[in-house]
Amino acid sequence: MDQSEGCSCQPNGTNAPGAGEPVATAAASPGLREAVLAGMRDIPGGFLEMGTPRPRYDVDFDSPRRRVRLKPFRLSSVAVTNRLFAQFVTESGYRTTAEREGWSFVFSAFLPDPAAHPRHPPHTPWWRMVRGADWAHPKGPNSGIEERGDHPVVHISWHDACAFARFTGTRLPSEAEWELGARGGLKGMKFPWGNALVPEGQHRHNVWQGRFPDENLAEDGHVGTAPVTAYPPNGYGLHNMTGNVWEWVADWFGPLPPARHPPVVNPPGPPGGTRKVMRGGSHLCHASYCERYFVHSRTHNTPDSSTGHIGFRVAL
Ligand SMILES: [Cu+2]
Repeated sequence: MDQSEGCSCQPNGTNAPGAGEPVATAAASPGLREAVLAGMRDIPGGFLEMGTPRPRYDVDFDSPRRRVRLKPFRLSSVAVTNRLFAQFVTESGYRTTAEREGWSFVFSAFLPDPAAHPRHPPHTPWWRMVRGADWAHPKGPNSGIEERGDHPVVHISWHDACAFARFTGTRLPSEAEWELGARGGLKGMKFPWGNALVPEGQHRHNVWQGRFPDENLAEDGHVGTAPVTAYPPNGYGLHNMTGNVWEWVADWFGPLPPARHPPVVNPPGPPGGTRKVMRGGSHLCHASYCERYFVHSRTHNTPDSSTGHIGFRVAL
C-alpha cells in the first residue's frame, strides 16, 4: 500500500470545496449546552513530550519528539454522539457538508451491496462514494442511527465540527491539547493506558483485527463504531482517545511544533494550509496497512472531507 498520500485507511478524494454554513455563536439551548459541558474533564496544563522518537510513517511528521507547554483546559470525555449532534441540528437547522453535497464515503463491507456503489478513490477501493450517506444515514440512504444514539457521530467534515463547537460555545482542541489529553498523564507511552496493544488479553480500544479489508474478526467486540464509553477511560477520564473514530482537531497539517527553549506555549499549529489534522485512528486501523492508533499518531484530510470513520470532540 502506498503510504505517500497519508493514512491509507483514509480516502483522499474530497467533497466539493466550500466552507461550512454559518451558525449563530453560542446559541445552543441551556439543555444542549449543559449536555456538552457535563462531559468535560479538567486537563491540567504542563509540559508535553509531543510525538514519537520512532516514526512509523515519515510522511506523518510525528517525529522527533519535542517538548511543548500547555495551559490548563477542558476536554470532552467522549466524542460527540449522534444523540448530541441530532440535538444541535434540531436547534440550529445546520446541514452538514455531506448533506449539502449529497454523498459521503462509506466503508464497502458495511454496504448491503457494494457493487451498487462502484465509485471509489484510486488507491482505496474499500471507500465507496455513496449518495445519501451522511451523519443520519451512516451506511447509506437506507440506514439510520436509531440504535446508535451513543455512538460517535460520523460523516462529519472539519467545517461541521467547527459549526457544532461554535453553536455550543466550545471549540476544537488544538493538536497539542488533544495529545496531552490522550496520554492521560502517562509519559512516553504508546496508548492511553500504557504500551501493550492488548494488555492481559483485554482489548482497550476499537481497531481492526483480522486481514484488512476483507476479514473483520471484531475481537474487540465491534465490527464498526463502538459506543463512546465502550472502553475504560484513561487517567484523565477520557474515553476512546485512540481507535473508534478519527477526531478532527483545530490545527492545519504540518510538522509538529518547533523544538524551542523555553518550549512553545500552547502551539497553534501552522498558520495555514490545505489539510486539517485528525488524531487517534479509527476502527479500521491495523498494523498491516495503517498503524496509526497510537497517542502520537496523526493524519490529515481536507476540511470538507467526510467519511464513516471521522468524528470529533470539543474543548473549552
Ligand atoms: Cu488508519
